[in-house]
Amino acid sequence: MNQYSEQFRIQGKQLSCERYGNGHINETYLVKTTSGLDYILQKINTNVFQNVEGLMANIVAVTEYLAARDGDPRHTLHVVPTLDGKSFFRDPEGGCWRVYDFVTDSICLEKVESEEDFVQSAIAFGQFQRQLAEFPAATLTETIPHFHDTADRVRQLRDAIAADKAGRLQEVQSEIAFALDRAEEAGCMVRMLAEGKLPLRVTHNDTKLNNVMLDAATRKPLCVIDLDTVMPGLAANDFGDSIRFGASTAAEDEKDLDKVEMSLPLFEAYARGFLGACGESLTDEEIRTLPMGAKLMTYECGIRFLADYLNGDTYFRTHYPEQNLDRCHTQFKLVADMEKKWDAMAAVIAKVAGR
Ligand code: ADP
Ligand code: GN1
Ligand code: MG
Repeated sequence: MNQYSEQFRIQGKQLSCERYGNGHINETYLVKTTSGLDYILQKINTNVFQNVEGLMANIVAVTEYLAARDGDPRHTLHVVPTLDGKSFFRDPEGGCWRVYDFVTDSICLEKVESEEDFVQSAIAFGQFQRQLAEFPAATLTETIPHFHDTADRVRQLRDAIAADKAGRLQEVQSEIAFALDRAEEAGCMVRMLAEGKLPLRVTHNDTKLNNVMLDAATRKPLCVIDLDTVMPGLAANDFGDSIRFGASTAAEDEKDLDKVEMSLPLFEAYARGFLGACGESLTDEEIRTLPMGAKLMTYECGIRFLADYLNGDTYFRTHYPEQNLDRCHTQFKLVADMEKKWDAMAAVIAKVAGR
């Protein structure tokens, strides 16, 4: 059992430290202590995040900004400092660790249990974006440059195809064809941004359902977590990444693709919560691009899983050898389903936005 929690200003002594949660990136542990307070201890994935100082400075700045505007401790993630007042601890092997207060009496969902839960998660992410509308974006470090530059993700897929590091190229020809057939469209949102048609906002960039905490009793939003990718970005991408994960009728690695669909009722539920929480802050053009955000975030995630499969599973944590390929299949199935439901998705957005 690791004892790194004792390098931080936690209350009490560590009683247990067990692996926790289902994140694909960091190593997360639940720490129980003699004080009765629980903590989240995380080993930051330094393969993914090379600038840990910049990353933690972002998280401290954003959480202090949010906490100054809402004093309820369950409404903002709280970074526990190290004994010498730093935001993270470097172990003798160079591993980087951080501690958060555990968000008490909360639930974190891996799958939508009711439409209303999904509306509430949408409200959480919409409010998060609105609360950060005036945050000085230029002070944020870009923790992963080109994170949601979908055209650049296509380039990375082409690099993975050319290198074929894991010798898996032959078995994924149909997946590659599906991906490359849609390569042209990949750049459309980034192009609109460059042309000044879409505004750059401070966004979360990883709006999975399991990155939001709801109150266990009321099932209302408490706070947004997993702030590693809070950076300037596009509102439609935050909307879209939530649809990709939460509006799917199956798990991200479901093998039976007949079970995988993008649910229109869930799409509408999320749109209602998100647009309601963003209020008047979104432009007409941003609202029109919400369906494209859903499609591109799903496509992008699919090609990221495919590229990682080709590279030998070095980015996303996997629990079995073909898991990244299974994840790629669900994402591409969702993209195909969105293409079928395209007009209906646009109609839902127009109806909910009332514009
Ligand atoms: P990753 O980047 O690997 O996704 P997260 O920060 O999302 O890491 O944490 C993984 C999981 O740990 C979350 O989905 C959630 O279940 C749990 N978790 C993280 N932070 C907290 C917290 N402060 N309180 C309660 N649970 C948390
Ligand atoms: C990762 O960290 P986690 O599990 O919340 C990834 C997201 C992907 C997601 C796919 C920093 O999210 O971009 O959409 O997996 N995070 C990073 O499930 O790459
Ligand atoms: Mg997460």
